Amino acid sequence: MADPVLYAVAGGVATITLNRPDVLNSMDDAMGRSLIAALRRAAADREAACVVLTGAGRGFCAGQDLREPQSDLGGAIRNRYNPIVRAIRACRQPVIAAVNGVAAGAGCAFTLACDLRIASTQASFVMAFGKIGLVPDSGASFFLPRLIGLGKAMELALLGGRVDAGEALRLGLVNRVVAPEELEAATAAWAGELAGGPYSLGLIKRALLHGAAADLEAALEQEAYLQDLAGRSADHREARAAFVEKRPPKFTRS
Ligand code: T3D
Repeated sequence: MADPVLYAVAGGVATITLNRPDVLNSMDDAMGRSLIAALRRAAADREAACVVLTGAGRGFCAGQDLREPQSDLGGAIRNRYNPIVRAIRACRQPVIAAVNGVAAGAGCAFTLACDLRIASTQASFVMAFGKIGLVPDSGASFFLPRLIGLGKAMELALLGGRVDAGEALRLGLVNRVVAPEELEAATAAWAGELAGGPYSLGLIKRALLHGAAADLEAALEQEAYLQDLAGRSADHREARAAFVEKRPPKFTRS
């Protein structure tokens, strides 16, 4: 049986591919465990300065495999879905969702948990939970209103309509839309740029994630804390020297 999640590192970029294309990469137990392991591996991988999450075939991820018998849904959320979302957020590197096709239910929520989203024109987003008598999970109730506002989030969650890539871009649900044949190259270009960036990119991610969920006082203090860390980095010293010497900086991610 094919591995349900593929992991590869090249050029400083770890690519994690959901790999059950026949069922639009919907998630069963084996895939859930493999995905958690792959995300944790990426977070600890010293060769990886950026992580890409994508899907094999025509889907990104259609959420829970509805053919898998499930009795304890709370347990499934706590033991499978929440750890995936935490693992995405805990990656010290920026995580890009390269959304190649439909992202539904928890699959949609995974894209929202990523730091950047590039969608193919063939991608679509479905808050499928309500249609099958469930509620948004995998952080969707947290991420969606923050990304697109409460009113639109409520519409997508309650009505469960399929949002195409163009509308997703208009709503701010994705950062960029490209032709299907350009998705890999466009993702590689951003991932390569991030992988070649300074140590502080990981701290910028931490600052924004903290700021988005904190009050102003907490955000100000967290910024001071992270700036202290960034200010001690070799990459910051190098960038200052490069500025003064009027040359491009050479980063070592340290
Ligand atoms: O239960 C718990 O543990 C709680 C956790 C919940 C988390 C969740 O994610 S709940 C949401 C679960 N997902 C869904 O409800 C989405 C179900 N799928 C769809 O609505 C549609 O398939 C899509 C809108 C995603 C795509 O539609 P379309 O027309 O492009 O494709 P299709 O023909 O429906 O699907 C293609 C194949 O994938 C098809 O198989 P077949 O007929 O060719 O053998 C279809 O059954 C299969 N597939 C799609 N989604 C799932 C799936 N198989 C199992 N589980 C799926 N979620």
